[in-house]
Amino acid sequence: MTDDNQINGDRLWQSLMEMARIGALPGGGCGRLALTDDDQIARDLFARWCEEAGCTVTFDRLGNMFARREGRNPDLPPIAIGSHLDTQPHGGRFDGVYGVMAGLEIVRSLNDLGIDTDAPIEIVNWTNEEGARFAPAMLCSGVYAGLFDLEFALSRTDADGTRLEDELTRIGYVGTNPCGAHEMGAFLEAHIEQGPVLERNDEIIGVVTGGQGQRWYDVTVTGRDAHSGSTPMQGRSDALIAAARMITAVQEIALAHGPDGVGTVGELHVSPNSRNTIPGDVRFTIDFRHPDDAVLSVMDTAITETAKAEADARVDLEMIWHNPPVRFDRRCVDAIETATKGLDYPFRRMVSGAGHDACLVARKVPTAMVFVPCRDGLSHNEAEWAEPAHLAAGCNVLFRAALALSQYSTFAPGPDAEDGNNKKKIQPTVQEIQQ
Ligand code: HGY
Ligand code: MN
Ligand code: MN
Repeated sequence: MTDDNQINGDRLWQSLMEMARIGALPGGGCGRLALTDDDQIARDLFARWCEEAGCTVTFDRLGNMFARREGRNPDLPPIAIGSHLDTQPHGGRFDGVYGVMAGLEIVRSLNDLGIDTDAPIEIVNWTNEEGARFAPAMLCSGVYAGLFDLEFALSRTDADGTRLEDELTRIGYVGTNPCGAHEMGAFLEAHIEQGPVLERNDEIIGVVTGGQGQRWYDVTVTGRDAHSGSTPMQGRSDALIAAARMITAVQEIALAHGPDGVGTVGELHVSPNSRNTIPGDVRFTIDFRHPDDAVLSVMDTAITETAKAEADARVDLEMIWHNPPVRFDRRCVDAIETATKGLDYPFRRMVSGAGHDACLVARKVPTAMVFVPCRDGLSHNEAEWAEPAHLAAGCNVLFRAALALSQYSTFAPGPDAEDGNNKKKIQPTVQEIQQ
């Protein structure tokens, strides 16, 4: 691919900013939780844009969306490019949506450049990646990859007890295709790094070789509601104090397995949540992560022992998700690196700290990711920011890698065609691109 055949960075930025208006928050970020009205609006807009770009849009039983641009050989499995449109409650404008818009920009650029790929190209929007409303995260790409079963996903409920299945029906995104049947030849995902490494090292591209492991827990602490004024301190069964000891232990266990180990308590619910009643029921979540699964097991044992040792209240620890570390497909990772070198962007190979749909899809389909920096490494925060030039760079890398993997042949109509059928070859062969 010659350098003047690049994606249109301004158009990519405009698409991102238009998507950011859906679920826009006063602080400049996005709150577009999975399967809410805003998610439906974003899905409908995405589908319209894909159809305007000549794609056929389908979605499976869990609303995972696939927008297909036909290739010269319909028998070849598509090269898929995508991520997720749902956000955290106080999310940013780039997490997930960048990977979906990068796929759309690549299709739009293929159209502009008159490039016919051999394999079809597909843009993917995975349902409920964040896991903020319906836990766990990457739920529907996980069903696609065979890691969760369909009923488990459909039955998940949000904090109000609303079922995922009912919300999917309500917004009209229950497809007839079974989840997991959709064939893909490879899956590529562009994402902001959501950490500080690239920015700190003045690099533009992360060639992502895999994702770290994670374990998610739901914790219920059961004490006894009692009067805050007349109940002596001795003999209380204060569920919040017991929870506080557990929460401190999460921090200590993560630090003890640093620098890679991380532990977070993101949700905390206190009942009856009254200032003059000793709390008898406290529920919270634990998110442990580490690149080494054996260390994750050690962290699991440590928090389990802490729960057992708690004497003032009963602590029930339920591990709802164990996602071991994953390595991406070497061929796909090499295609990303070759494309990056071809465009002469400063880069590093790295493992992802955050989870992504690619980390689950990789268990079924050859997969890789490309990262671009985000300011201060900040994400899951309304102040999330990425430079337009970096977003365009990551999309160009994806463009080249997708072409290389799609074994493309390309022609552009033009009056000075070299041969009789009014087409001229404007692109090197795949082998040339991979040199
Ligand atoms: O949890 C994660 O790492 C992702 O942002 N859902
Ligand atoms: Mn994401
Ligand atoms: Mn996220």
